[in-house]
Amino acid sequence: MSKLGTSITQFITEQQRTYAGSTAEMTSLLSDIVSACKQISHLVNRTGIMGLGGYAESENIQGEVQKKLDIITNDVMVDHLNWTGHFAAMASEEIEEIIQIPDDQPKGQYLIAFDPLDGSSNIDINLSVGTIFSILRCPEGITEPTVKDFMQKGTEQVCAGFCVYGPSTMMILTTGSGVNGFTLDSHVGEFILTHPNMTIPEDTAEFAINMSNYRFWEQPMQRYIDECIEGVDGSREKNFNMRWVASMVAEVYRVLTRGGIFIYPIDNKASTQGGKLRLMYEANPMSFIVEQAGGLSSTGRERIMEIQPEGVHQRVPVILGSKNEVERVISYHKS
Ligand code: AHM
Ligand code: MG
Repeated sequence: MSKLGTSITQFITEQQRTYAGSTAEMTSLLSDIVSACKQISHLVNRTGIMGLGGYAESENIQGEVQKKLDIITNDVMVDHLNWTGHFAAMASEEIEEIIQIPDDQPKGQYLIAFDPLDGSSNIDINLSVGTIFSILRCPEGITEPTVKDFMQKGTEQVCAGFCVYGPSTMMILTTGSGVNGFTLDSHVGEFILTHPNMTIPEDTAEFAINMSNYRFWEQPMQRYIDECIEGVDGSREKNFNMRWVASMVAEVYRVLTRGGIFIYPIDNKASTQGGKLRLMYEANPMSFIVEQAGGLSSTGRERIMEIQPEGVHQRVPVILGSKNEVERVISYHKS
């Protein structure tokens, strides 16, 4: 078993030897993602010095004005992954169509969906941002993947991870046998295992939600938050704390380290879109990680990883974290 201080390369290689189904190709593919994230970490760290802050002139498929770094980090991911021979196609938050592998490069057996810079509204205020990714198998016999080939439930993911560019840069990974956290040692240029076997406590007294949307939420969501706010004076008979970083990567990292519930519910501003967060490259990979750490992840009505995707940029409500709290929110939706 890998020990504290093991490098991510050694860790992934040892996992490959331990678990049936892990392949050398997966090991090499993860190394490519690690390289891309190191480069993004460097760029995020030097945003101010290199003049990379602020908005670009374009919008992404979500109709959101892109930050300069959204575009740059998307290019870093594509440039690091499109020649390696591991992927048959890619999907990115920043690009409307799926991204094909150039004709002069070999194609691999996997598909990747990623958000190159999650929480990018935080870039200019020097708060944590991150990269999220989800890896699926390319259906057998498919050499020219289309959107249809990406339409696999979250339960089909073979690997998911995210990187947080915060006070330190951290990579959180699951390949379906637990969750492990690595910290980038920038002196050596290597991610080091610092948080083995991360688990989420079943109970929590901390919630994360954008309270400014309260009046737009459905009744079960308002009920849950009302009860948290009533604290010891209400039916829960305990006080709750609240956090909202507006970076899913930072919120999920906090939930993984000390428990909590993170919620981006459906609200009647976003009901036609289905929610705010995107299924394929935000909700599904985070759900895989959270469930592997002993937590739960739901829309309130169904398990996120069992949703049949209908589009690469599909949005869903997200309620994830400490098991007992998520179960409570689900029960409020049922009643
Ligand atoms: P992004 O991928 O465009 O950065 O959007 C996703 C982010 C999440 O990281 C975060 O939880 C949420 O948007 C914050 O939204 P809001 O600004 O509405 O609070
Ligand atoms: Mg995002």
